[in-house]
Amino acid sequence: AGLLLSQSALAAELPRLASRDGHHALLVDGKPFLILGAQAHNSSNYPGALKPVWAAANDLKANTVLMPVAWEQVEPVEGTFDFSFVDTLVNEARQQKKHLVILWFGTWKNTSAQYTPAWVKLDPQRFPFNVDADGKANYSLSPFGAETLKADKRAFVALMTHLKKIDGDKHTVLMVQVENEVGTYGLVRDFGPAAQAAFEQPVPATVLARKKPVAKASGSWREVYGDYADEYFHAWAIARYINEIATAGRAVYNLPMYVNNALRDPLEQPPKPWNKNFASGGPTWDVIDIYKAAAPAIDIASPDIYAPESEQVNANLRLFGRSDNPLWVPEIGTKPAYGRYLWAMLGRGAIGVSPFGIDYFDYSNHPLGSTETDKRIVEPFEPVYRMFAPMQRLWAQWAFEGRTQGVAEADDRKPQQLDFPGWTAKMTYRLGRFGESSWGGEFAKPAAGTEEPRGGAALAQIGPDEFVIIGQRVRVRMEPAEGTRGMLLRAEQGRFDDQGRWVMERVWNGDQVDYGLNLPAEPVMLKVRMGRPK
Ligand code: N0T
Repeated sequence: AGLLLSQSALAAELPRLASRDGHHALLVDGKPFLILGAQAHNSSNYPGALKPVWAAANDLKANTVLMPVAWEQVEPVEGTFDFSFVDTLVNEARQQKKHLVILWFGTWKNTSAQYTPAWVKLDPQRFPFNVDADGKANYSLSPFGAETLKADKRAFVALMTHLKKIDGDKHTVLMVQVENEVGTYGLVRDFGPAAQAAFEQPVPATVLARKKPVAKASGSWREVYGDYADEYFHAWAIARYINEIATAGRAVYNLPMYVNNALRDPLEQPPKPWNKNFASGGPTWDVIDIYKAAAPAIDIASPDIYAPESEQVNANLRLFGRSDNPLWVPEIGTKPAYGRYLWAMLGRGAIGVSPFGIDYFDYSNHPLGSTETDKRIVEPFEPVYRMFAPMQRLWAQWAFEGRTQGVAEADDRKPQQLDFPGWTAKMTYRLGRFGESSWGGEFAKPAAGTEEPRGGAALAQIGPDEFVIIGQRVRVRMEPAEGTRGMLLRAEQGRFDDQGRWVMERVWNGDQVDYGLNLPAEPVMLKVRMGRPK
């Protein structure tokens, strides 16, 4: 009876994030869950648009759909709410056996006011825009608009109240994104009277405790942060605004909440003061600490990945995956080059990933994403989802325990390695079946199908000498870390079923292991046991 009771207690628990020793998990019904996401296009949030959304998500083998819910859509007339789309969405998601992440397109969508209701757009006296130093109005709403905040918050609370009512016991909806890619392009901060007065106030102690001063230890924003003051202040102002909305929403229905970011260049180190080169005030990696200080109701600052270079992607994964910030990638472009990064993300213990624009709508966001709008857009990602989908709970549990790592083939195609306690995994790319043989001729040529960098692997150390290796277009060799001898004892190809049981298909030996473990273009999963001769 005790077991039954605790099982149903777990099932009743709301989705929540958990962190332990720098590792993270999204707990759904009490157990780690890996989001294999599919984000719909911006204009797919209407009942009549949903059919191809499910078709694309199913082709991708996604377990979760990320879908906008827009302020203009739920409150077209002030104070009158219409959640009929949300009802349809949640019902259809259940029929399709999909979870949902809801994206709240409110005050800011890609920094602009485009998703606010007309009654907001048309009343700038009541809902003020940012203004520049000359008092000229900018396109982006001010985080000092007290009425804007009040109105957005009321709509968001109505949404969360509705979600609680229709989903509080079912947990179809896992998380909520509050606003979308906030910040301001072309203007560093609001210079309106309320903003200016706040700018001259002392930097709050909560911010000082998190974000190291660059000049004076305390004082006004300018005194403390010098040339960075305007951007940091804008980040603080927006984070505080979002925090108030998220706090009110969580008070009625406490789901995990996150913000997403249109990135600044992660390779600009140290980051220079803002120079019109990204949206000022957004949760860029250099101000995550300010968001943590000003927006404790937001669990995660997450990167939207639209720069395909491997150095860029790796830097972003490092900068956003922190012990106080779970790695979660709510958007990644659909170009084929991006597919391989899922191995790195899931290996690094991300709580989930989601390519953007997965719904076969006749619109392509090329050059950010693929030129295609049909089934070809899911092809770079489906092979990865295919491997993780049946075992997603198990993988999420291993990630939470810190057992997993992953890599994507770099643009320079060079070998890589991953260090585990006692063992090192060495990854090489482009090699033929017979490896680094000196036989020359055909043997020396790169393997067919490796013209572009498309390889990657995710590994989990499931015992001291035992690994699960999943990947494609990569050769993996396990070596003992400290110079002792290591032997491959057994490499089983197989899969985990949805109960987490290993199902062996065959044992790899001979040609299949003599030159390293060659993972082909179609991904495979291996369970590998290593040993050390006495
Ligand atoms: C994204 C998407 C959608 C290296 C663009 C990306 C989505 C939003 N914005 O299709 O609008 O709602 O979050 C901005 C990318 C900045 C350019 C990066 C160049």
